[in-house]
Amino acid sequence: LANMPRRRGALIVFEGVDRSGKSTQTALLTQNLSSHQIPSILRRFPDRTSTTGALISSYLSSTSEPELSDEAIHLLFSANRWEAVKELEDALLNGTTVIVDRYAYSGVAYTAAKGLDLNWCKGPDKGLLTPDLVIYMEIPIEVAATRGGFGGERYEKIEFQEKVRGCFKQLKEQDPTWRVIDADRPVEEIQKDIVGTVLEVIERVKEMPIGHDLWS
Ligand code: FDM
Ligand code: MG
Repeated sequence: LANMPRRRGALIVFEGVDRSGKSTQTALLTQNLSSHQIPSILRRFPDRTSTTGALISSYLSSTSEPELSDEAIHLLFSANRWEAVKELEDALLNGTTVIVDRYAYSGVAYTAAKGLDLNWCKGPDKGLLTPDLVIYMEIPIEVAATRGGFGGERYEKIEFQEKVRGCFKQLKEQDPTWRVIDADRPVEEIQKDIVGTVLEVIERVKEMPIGHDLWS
């Protein structure tokens, strides 16, 4: 028994601009995995419940407060991920698939969209847990904006989202493991594609070691 390879879970990341359907699809995915008897948990970044998360949440909700610098808030978003590593890794080792709604790619895309150097932006997340799959929810900003409109948080503006989308595009070109999903389709149709891909990945990585080498 000691020599038996132990199944691990897969780390599945969802990325995309605001209102691309990440939250809907990640919630459906956990339900579908559960109906396939596959244990999973769903997490989102920023995790607004932690100490760094509270600072981030107040930064996002106020557009007029005396500001954290672009660099400082970038590092807080990264710290917010680093503080979750142990929990995520323990879950994966236990055989639980971890689904995350945004990850370091959002970290880079949203800060680089402000004009900061893309490679500098990657720095703080180097060595973070490596996703087994990145699902990128591709959608034109005009379409995303009509989905109930953007809210009042910082970044929820059409011009800024266009820049974020451009930065995601650059990251995608540097990373062949991204799976691009056409997110401008009916919810169930999108979910069907996602479930198929995710089941394949869970099966493929179950005996592989967990990667700790994002961007390194
Ligand atoms: N965001 C999210 C960042 O700017 N950097 C990050 O590292 C992450 C994870 O925070 F506008 C941005 C993206 C979005 C905002 O995210 C809040 P949610 O998904 O809307 O809560
Ligand atoms: Mg939002």
